[in-house]
Amino acid sequence: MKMANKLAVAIALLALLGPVSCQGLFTICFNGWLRLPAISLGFVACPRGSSTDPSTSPSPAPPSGLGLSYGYYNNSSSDSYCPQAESLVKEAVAAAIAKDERAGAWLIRLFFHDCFVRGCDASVLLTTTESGNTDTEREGPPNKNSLRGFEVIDTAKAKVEAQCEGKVSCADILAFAARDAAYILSNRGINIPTPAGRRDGRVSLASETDQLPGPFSTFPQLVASFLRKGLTSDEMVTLSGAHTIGNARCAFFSHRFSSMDRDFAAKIKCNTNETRVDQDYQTPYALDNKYYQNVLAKKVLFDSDDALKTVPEVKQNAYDPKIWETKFEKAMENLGKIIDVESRAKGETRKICSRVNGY
Ligand code: HEM
Ligand SMILES: *[C@@H]1O[C@H](CO)[C@@H](O)[C@H](O)[C@H]1NC(C)=O
Ligand SMILES: *[C@@H]1O[C@H](CO)[C@@H](O)[C@H](O)[C@H]1NC(C)=O
Ligand SMILES: CC(=O)N[C@H]1CO[C@H](CO)[C@@H](O)[C@@H]1O
Repeated sequence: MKMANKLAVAIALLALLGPVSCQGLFTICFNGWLRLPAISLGFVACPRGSSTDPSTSPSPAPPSGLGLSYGYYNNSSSDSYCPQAESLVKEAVAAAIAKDERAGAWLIRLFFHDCFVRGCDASVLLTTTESGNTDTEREGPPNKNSLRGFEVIDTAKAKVEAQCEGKVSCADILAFAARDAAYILSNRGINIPTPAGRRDGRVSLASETDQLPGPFSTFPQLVASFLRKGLTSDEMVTLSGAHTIGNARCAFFSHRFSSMDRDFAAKIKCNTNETRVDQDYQTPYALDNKYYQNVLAKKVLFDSDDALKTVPEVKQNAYDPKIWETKFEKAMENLGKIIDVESRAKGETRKICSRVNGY
């Protein structure tokens, strides 16, 4: 592509992602989210040892699950006793999906984006105006104008508060909601074991969303971003199967139609960079193993999806739905065990999920 065109694409993406990416460009590495002429502009190629340099990524211990236990709200001798908690969330999620099928995908992605930044502490739910933070995670390039499903969590939280005031954290409600959404969308094939006991954090920073992998990430970058959270390369491949549901904006893939299956690409209608396209063209609301078949058939949207095509597990997942479902349950459970020690220590049980207490 000519330099001028690259710049045009870059500028269009910056406009799409919002001002945070510009403001943070010199200090923050959003390169999986920006398709830029990196070297020539001098700010996207991250320096060695920076958070997106895969060659220096550590392989830390698996997620700790610190403070979590199964049936946490069923323990009648604990202060957090609220035996209705999980069923109330389940009802709210079922109602939301019955009303709008897209809600399942929203909740599963919301949970991923929560756990990847400061652990599963509901930091992704805080708004800037209700938390005293400068710019919360919701304003970060991966989340802004993209994350949805906040109202579903608010509804579930209100129902739970009405029964057990101040007992159930927003972070746990989000984890239960993702579990319930996965169960419904998989036609009861996927039931994620979900220990609870998470606390809600008081800090949320847009800049930290650069820890989330982006659609332009390379395979080593994808692996590194998951390793940094204690998740393995295979878990990265397994969790990417969530791209069998939901949709994505054209800005993230309209540069690569020529790398896709010809018929698949021909059917995609991108009127603007904001147009949303289903990720799985066949069963966009079914949480199944079609994603892996799509990867092999070059019928996926992102560079980051296409980057998985040579991984042996992709073939296995494509052929055997049961193997993938079991691995997905385990990997999602692990994702939910990412706990940031500092965030937890300073945490609380929020009254309202978008707001820190006392604000
Ligand atoms: C492996 C690296 C990943 C990358 C690079 C990535 C990137 C993206 C991008 C760019 C979108 C479209 C956002 C938009 O256009 O507004 C998206 C959508 C989505 N992602 Fe991922 N994602 C990754 C992993 C995951 C994981 C681990 C999950 C969940 C377990 C997940 C679940 C989803 C879902 C459900 C959607 C659709 C959301 C909706 O319909 O609103 N993704 N992802
Ligand atoms: C909690 O207890 C209720 C009522 O005994 C039961 O139906 C439910 O399955 C339990 N939930 C968990 C997560 O243990
Ligand atoms: C129940 O809660 C009590 C009080 O917090 C705690 O000591 C006990 O270990 C808990 N039991 C289980 C099974 O988690
Ligand atoms: C589909 C669409 O409108 N794509 C546009 C995205 O932005 C770039 C840069 O302005 C345009 O060249 C594309 O046509």
